[in-house]
Amino acid sequence: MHNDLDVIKSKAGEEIASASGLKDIHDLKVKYLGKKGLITTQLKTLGALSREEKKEFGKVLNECKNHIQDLLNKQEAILKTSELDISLKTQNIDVTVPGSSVPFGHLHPVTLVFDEIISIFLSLGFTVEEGPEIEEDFYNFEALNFPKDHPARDMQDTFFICEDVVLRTHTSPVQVRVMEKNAPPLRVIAPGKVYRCDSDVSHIPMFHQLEGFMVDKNIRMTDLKGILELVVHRIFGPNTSIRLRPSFFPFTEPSVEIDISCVICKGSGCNVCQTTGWIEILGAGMINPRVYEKAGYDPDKYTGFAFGLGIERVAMLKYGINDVRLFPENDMRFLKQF
Ligand code: 2NL
Repeated sequence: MHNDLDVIKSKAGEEIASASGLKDIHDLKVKYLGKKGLITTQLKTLGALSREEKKEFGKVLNECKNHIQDLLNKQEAILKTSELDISLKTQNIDVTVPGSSVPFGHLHPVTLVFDEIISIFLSLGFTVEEGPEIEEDFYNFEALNFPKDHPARDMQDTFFICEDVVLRTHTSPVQVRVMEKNAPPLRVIAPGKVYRCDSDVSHIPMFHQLEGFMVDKNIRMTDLKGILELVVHRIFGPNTSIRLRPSFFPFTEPSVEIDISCVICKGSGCNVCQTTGWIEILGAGMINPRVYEKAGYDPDKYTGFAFGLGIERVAMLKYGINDVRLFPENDMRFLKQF
């Protein structure tokens, strides 16, 4: 038996020394120490031996097993190092090659104009409020003095979710919600998406609006005019003139539309201003006392003005764009120009 072991041991020594790769080491581990390996098979013969023989042969067998394990570990370590050496030498990585460039994106023109106008109002002490785009009929119409079956509702081309729920047609409901929760004085703007069932060169079914209002004691029409003139000057430049024309909105009384002198022809008449020299830019007015009643304010104590403007419209004038449908189209040739 000892002879058998000596043969196994010296054969293992030779084979391990001549192993040339990690695969060989794995195969030799299986051959000698695996479940059906040569050493394991010897271990199984122990059961049939006497106590004395078992003790003596067991010891030798164990030494032999440890010896082979030791040789395998050493050779494995040598081969691992040399395989790493080879791969470092053959797989050259040039860390000085420039990386492939990732194209930068930028903000959408609607976002650019939004950010510019919002920062003007922030500098005047207004705060920004947001609200749901899916809105209750009460906040979108009822509280803004559009009674049910009132023809003024037809001005808005509403998308209905169900009888009492709509996609908001303006951001005024945000302001009603603010009034409901806060007492005057208030200076608030409500920027956001609004929805109307309409589509042509100057209408898209989802567009962006910024509305705002200011409520306090003794707010007058001159405050409306002064503040909105200042905002227009900041957006379109200090040489832009404004004019106020009487108009109608259910939620303001009196109501006005504000025109600016044409940014293209400076007032002399062109196709953008339809030869009038003026371009409509804002709707505004003194808040209707009926809106205060719905919000729980005392209309004898407080007054205020409100206004609304379309963001796409401002962006079209600023950048000279003649089709509003370009904004949601996501054509890179268009978007790359901003
Ligand atoms: C337009 C007209 C306007 C308002 C919006 C408003 C909001 C409340 C109360 C009263 Cl909570 N008014 N908003 C007022 C006048 C005009 O927008 O032509 N927008 C593009």
